[in-house]
Amino acid sequence: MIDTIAARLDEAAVTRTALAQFGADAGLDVATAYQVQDALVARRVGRGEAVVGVKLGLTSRAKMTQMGVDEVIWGRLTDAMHISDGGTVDLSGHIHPKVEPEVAFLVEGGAIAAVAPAVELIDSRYRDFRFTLPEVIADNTSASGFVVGPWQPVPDNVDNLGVLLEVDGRVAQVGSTAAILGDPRRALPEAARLAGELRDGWVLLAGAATAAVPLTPGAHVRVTVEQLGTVSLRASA
Ligand code: OOG
Ligand code: MG
Repeated sequence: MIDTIAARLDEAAVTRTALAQFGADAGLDVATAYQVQDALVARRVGRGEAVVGVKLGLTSRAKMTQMGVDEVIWGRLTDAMHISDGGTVDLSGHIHPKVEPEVAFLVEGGAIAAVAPAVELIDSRYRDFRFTLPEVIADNTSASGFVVGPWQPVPDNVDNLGVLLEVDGRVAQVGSTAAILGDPRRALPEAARLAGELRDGWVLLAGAATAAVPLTPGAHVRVTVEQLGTVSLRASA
């Protein structure tokens, strides 16, 4: 059952075809869903991808409300998901991508070594971006891409910084880093608790500070976090 669901989610991602939700009959609970995620990520690793970090999801009220799911979840980031700052993402590689403003941490020696503004690209493999908690966990928490801005030392306070998501120069979302677990630095112990070992050099995405917005053809997306600066990406036409 675990392998079958992982294979279907993997195929949905590879062929960019949204899946129907598995429904109650699949008997997917949270523990089984993480086993599906393990199997799904193992398939990516089997194709040569490397795990380069972890992401937390649903760490803000805005995201919990938008997705109708209210528990912190985690997923894996691979090198194939990395998009360089200012880079262009090929929309044909996605089903119905959305972008959300995040804070990224660099992990060294089990601690936070640096911080950066970030954009996460999420792309649910389920039709209409609708899922239950176990279903989104199985789907590697909709992970699809991430862009990290310039790394810098962590300022004394990062628990109440303004967050701005702009699309084509227009404000799409505004928020505060306070929305992320009350203080985004809490992402480190939270990720360690959920994911276990965090390796040196890994990126940790603390979770979106606002709701996500659809990424449309040709859009230019810019995220600014007060004191941390700016990160951007462009969508292919
Ligand atoms: C699930 C992933 C949530 C976040 O930052 O809250 C997430 C989804 O919204 O599809 O990445
Ligand atoms: Mg996210």
